[in-house]
Amino acid sequence: MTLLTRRRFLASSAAAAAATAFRPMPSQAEPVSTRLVVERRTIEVNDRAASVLGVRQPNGTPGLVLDPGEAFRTRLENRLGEQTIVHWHGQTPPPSEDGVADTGYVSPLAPGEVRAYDFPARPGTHWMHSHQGLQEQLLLASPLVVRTTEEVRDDRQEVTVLLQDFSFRGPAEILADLTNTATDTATVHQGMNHGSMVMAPAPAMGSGVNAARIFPRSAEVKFPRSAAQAVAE
Ligand SMILES: [Cu+2]
Repeated sequence: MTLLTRRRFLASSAAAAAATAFRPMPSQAEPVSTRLVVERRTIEVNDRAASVLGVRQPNGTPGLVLDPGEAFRTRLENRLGEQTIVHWHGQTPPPSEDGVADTGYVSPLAPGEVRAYDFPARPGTHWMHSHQGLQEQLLLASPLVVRTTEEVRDDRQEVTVLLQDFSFRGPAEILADLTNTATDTATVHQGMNHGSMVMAPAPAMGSGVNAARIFPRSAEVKFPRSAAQAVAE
């Protein structure tokens, strides 16, 4: 154990003070980035609580809505106990900011990691979703809407609806059920002998997710109780 001498303490304090003094102060014009947090959340489906994943702002707003000309400037925080990465679907950033780790340009976010993104946003009604394992099937998805000048000028009330497939069964269990028929005895045998995970190719499950914006004519709008459209078992 090293004891900190008074002299060394003073020296390091002076260095810290100098570093503070020379650090440029953020100017008022410095753009603010929106925080997006990947975390576990609880939803209610058919009067039952379900633990799923999600990506939302600290105030609970799911995903992101940008105004015309606004840059996609966010800080993504991984509050899961596992790796994650979020694909900004419909956007065209450089590969390093695309949110897809499979391409090899970027690694997933480790637990606790915060990563910054900053690129020109592409207008349209899009969505963001995990590109890691079966997280998207655990509802790790949110709307990503970039409004156009025309839409703002129209001044209509917008309602964003995100439809997601849901089951009380875990996605891994469902996938195993779906792929069992395709797994022959030899594959299972090999997997057991070599102690390796045998991952059968995922069937065309489809994302089952569609983001849509509705422009109601009436001012009377009923918001859905939950974003999840339940398919009860
Ligand atoms: Cu995508």
